[in-house]
Amino acid sequence: MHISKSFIPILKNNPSEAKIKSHQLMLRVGMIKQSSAGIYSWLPLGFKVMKKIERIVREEQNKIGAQEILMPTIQSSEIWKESGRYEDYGEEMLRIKDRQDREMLYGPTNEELVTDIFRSSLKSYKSLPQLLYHIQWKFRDEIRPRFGIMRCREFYMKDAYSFDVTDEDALFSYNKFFLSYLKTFKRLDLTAIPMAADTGPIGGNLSHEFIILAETGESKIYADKRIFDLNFEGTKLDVKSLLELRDQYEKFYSVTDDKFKEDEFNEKVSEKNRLKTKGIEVGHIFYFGDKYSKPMEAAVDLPGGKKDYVKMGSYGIGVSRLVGAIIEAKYDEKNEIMKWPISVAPYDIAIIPMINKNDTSALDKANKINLELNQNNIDAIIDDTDENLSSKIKKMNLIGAPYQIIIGKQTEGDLFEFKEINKETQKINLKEIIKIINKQKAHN
Ligand code: 5CA
Repeated sequence: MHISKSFIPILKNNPSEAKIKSHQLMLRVGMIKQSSAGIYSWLPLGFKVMKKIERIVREEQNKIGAQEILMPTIQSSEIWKESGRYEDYGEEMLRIKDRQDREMLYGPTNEELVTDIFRSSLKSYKSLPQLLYHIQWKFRDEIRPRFGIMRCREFYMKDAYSFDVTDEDALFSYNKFFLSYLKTFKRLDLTAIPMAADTGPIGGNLSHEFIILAETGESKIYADKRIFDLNFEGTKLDVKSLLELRDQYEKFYSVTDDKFKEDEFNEKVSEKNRLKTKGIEVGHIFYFGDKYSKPMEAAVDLPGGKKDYVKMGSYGIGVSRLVGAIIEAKYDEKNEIMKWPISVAPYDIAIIPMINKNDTSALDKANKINLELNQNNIDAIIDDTDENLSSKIKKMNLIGAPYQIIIGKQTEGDLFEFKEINKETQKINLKEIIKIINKQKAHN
């Protein structure tokens, strides 16, 4: 992609309306554009990053045997009346009337709709367990939308739902998601810690929020620092290993604000290990048994001839919020350098040729390199403008392609000035460059 042909509307300065770095950067490099309060359009750069995050989330869901579906954004109020949440959900729910005067709503979450799908299709314990998920827009009429796409009204969420016969089976499903979430966030180069949390309008009595540390986060957290050193690599997807994994995490105090008790914290955590800080909630998992299946009569036949309501859980990841969360974690505000992990970077590499009007040889070289990179599945952006080199580098640092090739006076023969963003320049040939980038990509 040539920057002169791209739709990347970069601003000279940070927009004054943005209070946190992710919001500033997303507006500055034209990743999003606000369309009304708490509602955003995603422009090419932002959309590319979000789609790459979505791909990783999807792959990790598939790995635990969850099956992808797609439910609509607009739902009928009927099922919400059945579960009793139509009234309870309050003003956060966007209610709509269709031309027949039917009460509809824009889905804030999908427990009712998925329960309705389940009950109309599956009737026997033999079909269980079932794990279903979709990745779809949600709407919540947040009282105070803020920080750009971090707390907005329309957002993109992965929500999964589990259906099991017994509580034990259901906890196995819950624990599968527990591990899957740790892996998903790790692939995004984030350390997300599971923290005991309140269940709010979703309900149930078991729940973990997955939180990454960030000063600008909205969640207050209290934890034993040692929880950050835990390792989940190699955990197998069987009942025993997953129980041990959760035990291992739950041994260390880690709670959100609503579960916090000062006495308990001081008693359980030695002073040197106490961490009181803020974080961003990037995922949230819930176990709520028959909270929806009972009122909505989603039951299956059991082996002895009896019937029982299925036991359910739900599991959310804020896909659009993650774009902002990664920026909060990786953006070097002082030096204005965005370090996207290569797995989600909008471009793998920036090609920066020094161009002056009479001499297009650097641009010709850049185009040649681009072709070869493309043939090796490397997505490059070329700055083909005639701005000076330092402003081009500044621009590319903001966009955040993890690698840069500079083609200028120093370029001799086959050797290019190549560097990982914010690191030392090395002079190497294109073959080696391709090797380095593809090795890094394979790793993620
Ligand atoms: N049904 C459950 C699980 S699927 C559910 O809705 N959980 S949730 O309310 O915790 O939302 C899941 C995730 O969506 C959150 O962890 C958060 O990352 C994201 N999210 C929630 N509200 C917003 C919002 N207003 N703006 C952006 N992301 C949000």
